[in-house]
Amino acid sequence: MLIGIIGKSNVGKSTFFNAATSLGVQTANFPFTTIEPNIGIGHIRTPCVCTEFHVKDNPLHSICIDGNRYIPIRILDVAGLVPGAHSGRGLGNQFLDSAREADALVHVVDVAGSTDLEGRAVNPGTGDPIQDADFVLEEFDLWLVTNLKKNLEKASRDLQGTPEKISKVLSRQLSGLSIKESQIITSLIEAGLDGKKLSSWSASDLLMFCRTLRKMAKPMIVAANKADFGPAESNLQKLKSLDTEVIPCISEAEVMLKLGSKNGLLRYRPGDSSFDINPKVLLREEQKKALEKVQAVLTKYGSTGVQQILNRVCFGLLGMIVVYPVEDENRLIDKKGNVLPDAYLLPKDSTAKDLAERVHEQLGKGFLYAVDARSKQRVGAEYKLKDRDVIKIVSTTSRR
Ligand SMILES: Nc1nc2c(ncn2[C@@H]2O[C@H](COP(=O)(O)OP(=O)(O)O)[C@@H](O)[C@H]2O)c(=O)[nH]1
Ligand SMILES: [Mg+2]
Repeated sequence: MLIGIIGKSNVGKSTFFNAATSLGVQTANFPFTTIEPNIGIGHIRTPCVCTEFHVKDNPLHSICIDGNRYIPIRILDVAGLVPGAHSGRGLGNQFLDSAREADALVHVVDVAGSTDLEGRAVNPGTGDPIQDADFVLEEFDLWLVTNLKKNLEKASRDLQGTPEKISKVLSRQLSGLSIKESQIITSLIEAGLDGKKLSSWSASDLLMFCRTLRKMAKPMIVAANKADFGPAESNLQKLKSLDTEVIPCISEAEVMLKLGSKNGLLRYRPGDSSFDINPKVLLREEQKKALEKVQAVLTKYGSTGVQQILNRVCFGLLGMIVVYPVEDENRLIDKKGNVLPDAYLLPKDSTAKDLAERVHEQLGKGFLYAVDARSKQRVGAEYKLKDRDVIKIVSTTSRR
């Protein structure tokens, strides 16, 4: 799963990225590092099944802190957008190109209104977060239009005299954008273009189609960042008019908390609504002041918003479920004795066979049956997994 971070310049995209891709705790053999220049590992937080099953887990690829499971996902930081980006202004095309792979987007806006449209610093309250939100979406849609238009003539020529479906042709044009043909078909219907000849599409038809497609294929949440100063609260009210979920966020506070936690100054689990200062350390006056400010925003908003945003993208926008594969359904271990070794994020309609394939191609090929560790019942390949299922898979390739 890949979450892309988009937005205007200087709204705090990189701060959000840094906040989201560090865990602030020391753990052995886990890759927190950036895997490619702009791609890092972040985590989804979910209550682990270890408490329900009364086991002490020893995960391999995720982390469990006090019964909270942190499951890795990939996050992409992208260059800031400026108006006109779709036609190549600024680093526009580079930005938009990197958004193509994302399954969902976090759209960061400056809710303090401390930047203008070009991302230059202005007095808080001068910038307009609604306008920011709109222009970024507009750029995104225009970029899709530009992408499609380039090949549209050829596409409509291709369509002449062939029985091929318009959705197939469009799907080919949009390949590489992580967009499914089914999404194209639905967008054609929703945009009222189903059955309309491609050669007779107007410019506004094309824009309408791209907008509908973008909403479906790149679901998005707005991170109302910099919620700690300026007229953030009244701007938050205004942002409610968007047809996108908006979550207030203070990325800078999250960075600070994780750093403090890593350095042993305080105890904080990402997503918590409070933190404890380590009684053994003596804080400097400015550290105390900074932490008081952080505590004030936590009290006001309930959290820094960073973890909540990742979780909403994963469970809300993308509707994922968490499933734990094990090799022994009684002790919940793998062959090596690791307890609840893995937690996988899977799309909500996944089956037991899908899980097997995800664990290992061979395990999927030789799938015989699965066992639900809760009920100890056998289930078949088509069994629809539920959130928090703990599943043993038995396959012709399983060796005991
Ligand atoms: N007060 C405050 N400042 C922030 C917050 N997030 C980012 N900033 C500041 O906003 C500026 C731009 O941040 P940056 O992450 O570089 O923005 P980008 O251009 O969108 O990547 C920096 O000076 C950050 O310290 C926040 O939550 N609160
Ligand atoms: Mg940046």
